[in-house]
Amino acid sequence: MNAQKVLDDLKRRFPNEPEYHQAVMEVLESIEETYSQYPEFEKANLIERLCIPDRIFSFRVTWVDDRGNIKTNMGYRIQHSNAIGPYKGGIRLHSSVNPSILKFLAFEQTFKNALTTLPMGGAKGGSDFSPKGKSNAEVMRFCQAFVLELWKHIGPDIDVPAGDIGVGGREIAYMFGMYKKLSKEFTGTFTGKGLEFGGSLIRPEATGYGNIYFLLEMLKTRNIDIKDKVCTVSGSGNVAQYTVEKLIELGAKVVTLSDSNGYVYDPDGIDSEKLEYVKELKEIYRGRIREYAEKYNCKYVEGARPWGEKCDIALPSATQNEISADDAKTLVANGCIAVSEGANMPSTPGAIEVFQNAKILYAPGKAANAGGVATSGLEMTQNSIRLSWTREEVDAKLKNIMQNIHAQCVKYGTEADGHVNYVKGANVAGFMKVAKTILAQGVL
Ligand code: NDP
Ligand code: 2IT
Repeated sequence: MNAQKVLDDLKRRFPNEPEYHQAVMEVLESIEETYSQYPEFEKANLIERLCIPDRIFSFRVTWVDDRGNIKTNMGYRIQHSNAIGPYKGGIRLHSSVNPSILKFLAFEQTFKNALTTLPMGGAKGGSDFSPKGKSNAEVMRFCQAFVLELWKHIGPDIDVPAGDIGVGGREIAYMFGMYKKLSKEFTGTFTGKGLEFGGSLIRPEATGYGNIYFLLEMLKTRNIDIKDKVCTVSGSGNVAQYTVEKLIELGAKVVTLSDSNGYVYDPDGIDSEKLEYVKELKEIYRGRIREYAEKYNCKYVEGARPWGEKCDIALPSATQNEISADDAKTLVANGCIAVSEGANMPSTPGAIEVFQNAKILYAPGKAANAGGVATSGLEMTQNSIRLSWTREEVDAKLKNIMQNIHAQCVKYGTEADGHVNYVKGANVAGFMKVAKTILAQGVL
């Protein structure tokens, strides 16, 4: 396989999809060597079969705002691969959503889900609808209109959506309600549901907690204690909040949070009480992170990301391409020893190169943030057996899965000098599992 040639071909066939090209390139570059050891893969044209999604649904979503205006948005579901299980992946509601972003996310999801060891294929969906500034009733009407089309393509053994940017418990409940009404079934077709109707304990916490469980494994390889380490976190949504919660519990000091307008720097550290305020601010009042700085009298920097602040550990938890090569250089120059990605593809290719050359601990999202979808998988299991596990049971399973993903990365990513290349490890482990399955299932 010639990674560059494959990519050039994909760019020709699918132009104007830079995020998709970026995600594919990262995987192809790191699996090229291993892939070449399997001539049967090349013969079966596995690369194209794995890079191009099984199918893409795109549809118009029509809804009515509070003033009676009729609005349209685009809705999408990318079903990337169901080689190892039903399609599985989140729904993103954000004004930036387009096919390129969803194709990159669905592609990544396939390999991430393979790493969890649970039987889940990869998918992603979403809309360019922005919940920001919308009333509760508008969000409900949008979610219902979205599912009016989406429901035809999903089901508990077909495709199981969940949350992502702009989609939390509130949106999943609206979507699930509409799905239930249309399908006349009460099934576990969505994950991230409320506890009262089939949701799993620990699912809201899972991505953030899982990222820290993964980080702990990385730190262990260098005998580093997390206690008192200074951490910068970006974002202030679901992933960021529970990342901070676990860090506080472990005695680390979190000094930043952000949103799309700017970041706050709190040199005293965000404690449990301040975190409760952030949860309320974001989940209930749906306010801006600037308000944190006003309340706690600390620095707020408009229009910037937190990577210029000195830290030991950086946990990007907002969105793709939020760490540039220059940001990465600043982080390394400031003594950062670890970067663990809560978000999907937050580091640009240039940033990844900087981290790898510096040989700091660097975990790509598809390994480090897999705890969210893994716990979605655990929610599916609980729905299937019609039982609910305790918080402790789910948390123990999550921890175990993250430790296992770390072990897979070490197995496939350890280089001659002993350094663990987590990008290579995660990509090789995830890709090979899916590739071998596709080969076994014949030409489809
Ligand atoms: P939320 O919507 O709860 O929070 C997203 C946060 O990121 C908000 O603070 C938001 O700020 C900020 N953000 C979003 N887009 C941008 C942007 N373009 N520029 C700057 N800041 C931005 O989403 P999640 O916490 O669920 O998701 C965060 C990341 O984690 C995403 O990359 C997602 O794909 C990934 N992820 C999520 C999982 C989950 O289970 N939820 C699982 C695995 C990965 P603002 O409010 O201003 O928009
Ligand atoms: O990116 C992700 O892994 C998610 N948004 C979670 C997907 C899921 O199905 O729980």
